[in-house]
Amino acid sequence: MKRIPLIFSIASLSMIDAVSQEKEENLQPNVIFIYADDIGYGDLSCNGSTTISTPNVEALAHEGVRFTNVHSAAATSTPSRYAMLTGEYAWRKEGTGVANGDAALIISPERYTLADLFVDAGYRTGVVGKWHLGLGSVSGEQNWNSYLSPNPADIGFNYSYIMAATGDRVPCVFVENGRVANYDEENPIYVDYNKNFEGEPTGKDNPELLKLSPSHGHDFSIINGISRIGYMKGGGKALWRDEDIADVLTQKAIEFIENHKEEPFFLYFATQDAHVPRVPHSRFEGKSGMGARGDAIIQFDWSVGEIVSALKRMGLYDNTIIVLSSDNGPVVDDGYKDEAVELLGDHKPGGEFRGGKYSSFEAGTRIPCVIKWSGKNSGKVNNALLSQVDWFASFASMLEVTLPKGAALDSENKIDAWMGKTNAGRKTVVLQNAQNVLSIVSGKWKYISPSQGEPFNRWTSIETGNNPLPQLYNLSTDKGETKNLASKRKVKTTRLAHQLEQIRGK
Ligand code: NG6
Ligand code: CA
Repeated sequence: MKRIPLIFSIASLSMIDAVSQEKEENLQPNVIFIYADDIGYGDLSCNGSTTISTPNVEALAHEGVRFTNVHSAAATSTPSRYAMLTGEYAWRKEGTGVANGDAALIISPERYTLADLFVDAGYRTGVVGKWHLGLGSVSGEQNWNSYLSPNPADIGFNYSYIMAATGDRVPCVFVENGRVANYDEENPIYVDYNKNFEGEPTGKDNPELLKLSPSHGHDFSIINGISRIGYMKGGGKALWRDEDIADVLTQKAIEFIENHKEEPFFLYFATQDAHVPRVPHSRFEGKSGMGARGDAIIQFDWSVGEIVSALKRMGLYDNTIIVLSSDNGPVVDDGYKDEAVELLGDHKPGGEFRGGKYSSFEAGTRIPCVIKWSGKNSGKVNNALLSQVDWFASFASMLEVTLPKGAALDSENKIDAWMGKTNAGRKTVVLQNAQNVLSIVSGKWKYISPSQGEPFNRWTSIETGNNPLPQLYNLSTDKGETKNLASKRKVKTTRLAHQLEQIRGK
């Protein structure tokens, strides 16, 4: 509590107390990150899409700020999440590529994380949903039938209810505070990413058992009639039903809010939608007219609406900041025959941007972003160049937490932009595609490093942006990155290449 000079009377003292208490409350708004999976800029109606309707996100955008130039740190999930939670670009650390379900925890417990920051600011912290940052200390050595350590609790999350990796990777169970949820004693769980367990069917050998068939990869163990990446055995009643994932995660998120409504909380709610396998609940079936992918986006919007209603019901809405975004750009066919391609019609998941998930082109990382903080920034559109890596330093500034030396080195404090007060963002941002090829955006210019990687993603035929020649685009006149100006603007190209090298060597 703050010290009050003794000359104040008892009456004014209690008044000051009330005022300072109110101030304190406003300084500690609840914070919820709603982090979608593979939802692109063009997948939400608030960003101008007329081929899909996402009214709950639209309502948030009306009440908050809608961002047009926010980037995830990478074009795939694990590195984006790593960067968001550590404030460090993932390409600085080996082993931060797309993680399997038996990966060890990628963020070391010694590390100061975004969750630690909220804990230091006096918040209760929780993560619900897709984790994809590993569990345990040695890859492949986890005992899924016992306490998994380290887990999110060791990097700052007081509560966790997570999917270890992705919907399409085993083990297909939820893990609550380090233990498999609904654990079934009679069906112990075994996981192996190299070889199958004797007698267990696979998508490859037993396609007759599948209700959803792979279009590429995803032909290992079969769970709930869907073959995945990796082998697993057992699980019994702990196994998830894909149709219920959104319901379960949304419910757990609301429970976390309910349990902490009396204290400031930070909730990282990471949805499985619209990642593959896309098996939305039957009540969303056919709702988008675009098949399972569109229906999964509608289901995502439903989850957003449920969180908002719960906050309103509990009287917490006005004092809660909601940050809504996605981990990387969109992909249509990402490995299952779910008719996403056939039924896409005129819908443009990446909006006007080129590429998609996995790509160095803008659609890879230029993702939807909406931030709502009631009454403070309604209805604005913000064009500042920003990265999700900046949430760390920005919230540290808002919460007046001094970061320990060496923490969140790539994160910049842009709280005024996130709150819609200014259009001034970063000077530069570094982006990473699925092959770890780096690009740099500096003002209107974008430079993509030359690389020998494949020009098209092998599985999805998305343009990766890989090119043996350097690429330079003017994003202000050429949002679609159609004209490579590198050979015309040699000085600019060299300067950006140099700047990228400097940041890389920082
Ligand atoms: C790829 C998978 C894809 C998806 C991706 C990770 C194949 C052929 N493709 O390797 O389906 O799981 O990894 O997506 O297996 S992410 O959004 O979690 O980064
Ligand atoms: Ca993703």
